[in-house]
Amino acid sequence: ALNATEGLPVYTAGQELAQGIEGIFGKKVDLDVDLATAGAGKSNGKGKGNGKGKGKGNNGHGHDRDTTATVGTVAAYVDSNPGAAAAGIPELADDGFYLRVSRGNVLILGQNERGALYGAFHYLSLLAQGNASDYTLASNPDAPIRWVNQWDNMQDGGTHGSVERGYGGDSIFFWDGKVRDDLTRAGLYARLLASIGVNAVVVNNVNADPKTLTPENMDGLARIANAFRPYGVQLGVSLNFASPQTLGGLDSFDPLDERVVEWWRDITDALYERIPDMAGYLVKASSEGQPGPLTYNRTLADGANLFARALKPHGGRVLFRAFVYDHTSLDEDKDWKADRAKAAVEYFDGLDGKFEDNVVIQIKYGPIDFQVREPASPLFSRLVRTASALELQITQEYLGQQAHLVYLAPMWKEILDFDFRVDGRPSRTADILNGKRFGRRRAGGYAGVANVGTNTTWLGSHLAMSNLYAFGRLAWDPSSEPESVLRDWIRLTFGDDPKVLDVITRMSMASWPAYENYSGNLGIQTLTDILLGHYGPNPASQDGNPWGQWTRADADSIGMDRTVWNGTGFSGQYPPEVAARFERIETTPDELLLWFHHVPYTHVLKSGKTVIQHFYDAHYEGSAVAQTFPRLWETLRGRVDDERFEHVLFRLEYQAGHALVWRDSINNFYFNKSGIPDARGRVGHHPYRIEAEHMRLDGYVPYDVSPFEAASGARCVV
Ligand code: BDP
Repeated sequence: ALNATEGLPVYTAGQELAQGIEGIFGKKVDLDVDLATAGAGKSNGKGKGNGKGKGKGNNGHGHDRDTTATVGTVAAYVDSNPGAAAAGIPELADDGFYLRVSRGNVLILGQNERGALYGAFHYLSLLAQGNASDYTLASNPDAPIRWVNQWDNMQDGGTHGSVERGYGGDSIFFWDGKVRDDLTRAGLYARLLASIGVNAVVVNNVNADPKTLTPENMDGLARIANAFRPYGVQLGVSLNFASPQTLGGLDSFDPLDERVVEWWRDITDALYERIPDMAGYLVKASSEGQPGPLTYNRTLADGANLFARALKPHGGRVLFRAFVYDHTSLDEDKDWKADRAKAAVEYFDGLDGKFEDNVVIQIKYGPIDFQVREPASPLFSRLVRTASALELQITQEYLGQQAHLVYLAPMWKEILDFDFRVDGRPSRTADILNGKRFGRRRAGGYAGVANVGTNTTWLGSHLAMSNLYAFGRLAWDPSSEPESVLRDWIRLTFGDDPKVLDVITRMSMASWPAYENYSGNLGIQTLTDILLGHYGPNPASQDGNPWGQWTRADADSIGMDRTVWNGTGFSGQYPPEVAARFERIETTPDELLLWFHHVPYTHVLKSGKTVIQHFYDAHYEGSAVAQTFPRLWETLRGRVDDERFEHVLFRLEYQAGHALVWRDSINNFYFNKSGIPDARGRVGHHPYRIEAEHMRLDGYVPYDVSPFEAASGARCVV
């Protein structure tokens, strides 16, 4: 019996349940689903009216017998089952759920409709992993904000809707400057996200196009929101700060100008008229050439509050990004103390407490920009009265762009567990985000830059989807263990073959350390080409421009001195205990040494190796691990369907090769700079190698490679 309004999450929950059970057991089951929901409207045609039904069916617990499945909200359930039935249901948080499986009868209750849907998905995920026992559980999200960000462009020069830093095809939302007519994929995306507890999607690029807000496009956004709604996913919009001028025709976008305030109020009202449950806004302002409040000498709080006040009557939030820096004023040649890592804390200095309470500051995990290993951003520890959200990058912009397998959850976990020791007390990032550590009324949460596209794999690679899955799981419960999350994902994606489980687990768990080892270690960062695609190796490009990591490598020494006593002063942005640890070489962990300190290549690490020898060895070790991936994967031939098998194999073979390019590029570069030979005689010597340009070439011509270190002899063939 489907007793709920079609299009709302509880209705979806009932459908997913029926469909999921059928999918898992490969046969149609005659299962009645009673949808307990407050104010349930029309009943679906195939239902048996509004009564609670009992049916005969195999509910997946092995026996044919009378069973019922009930899914709904706690309130509606208690309403229709006064007394005993409600006993034992614990207090739930927003979006939380309660699940009781007893002798085949299933009760799934959400604190709200969305929670009921999450409960249904959770039940199905346990069933799919073979759990057919009786159990009772309650689960609540750790934080209310569990959003993904899409950096989708409405238009890309020509007719495309591309995705900035997206590696899975074109935008599923936009085409030719408009919202697509066919939003089937948007609905499927919402379904995917609901199954991992994500409750909102910001659909357009943070480098936002003012045209997003034309009446026609607002109508289009409403259609996207309609596609999301059955899955309890809300829509968010990125704004371009200058829109009142560029789109609205005003002569200013000053956040304190009354006409500007009114313009945003009108736009916000117009959006909510179309999308009454809109999540809110995401704003990138005064950063990387984007307009913002600093243009008018206003503060970032003035900028954020402009939107917060427009949103407040509608219950929306503004996620205001902390990724603020002025690339035009950063000149390391002129200013030794200039340091992009310091920018966020400096710009937000003195603003804590000045934000409206529906402002959430969205902070990238590290102080620079999604690198392979950064210390947690000190800004988390400094916003005591303002809610904050952790921004993670699911799309692997700097981490191999989905052509490399890099399972990111272990890295995220280090950030979540980082203890800032504010006032000398435990202060983990996760406990700051959920509002507990500072006793905030309003909690923040999580934002993951996902950037899925039209590709059938969503992200461009099958294995990369473990990252999207892990994002949802960690945002729901940051105490989850990355490896057990991964194993759940593998079972749900590839089935329960223990060999498949073992191989994908081993490869994935080894992948982040391997990538770090072959792409840039000791905190020096992923040494990608910084001015082009952020992909292949080009260590020289990291210095001498405002966007880079600034390795400050010369003939004798390397690393960014960020100490207070002698460097840029960044380490002083942490609370005293942590600052003191990073201030001294002796107490800085090796893995972040060159992030905080400038040392000779001959400096001896805690491991007993010199910095330069560590570089050489780590690049060999990391690339050797990547060499094992295709061989490991080969052992799964016949155990994974051919299509996915070949797709993954192709990428792993490519990664194995590209890891060698990384290894030799970085090692050659530092060998060339330092002149210090590799103690094991590998770097610079490749006696076994036959150079492509020395072979007889049929249809290929030799080509000079820049940067030189990316090819032996600086030559390749094309
Ligand atoms: C950088 C990306 C750029 C984004 C920017 C951001 O390369 O595409 O616009 O971050 O997060 O890492 O705003």
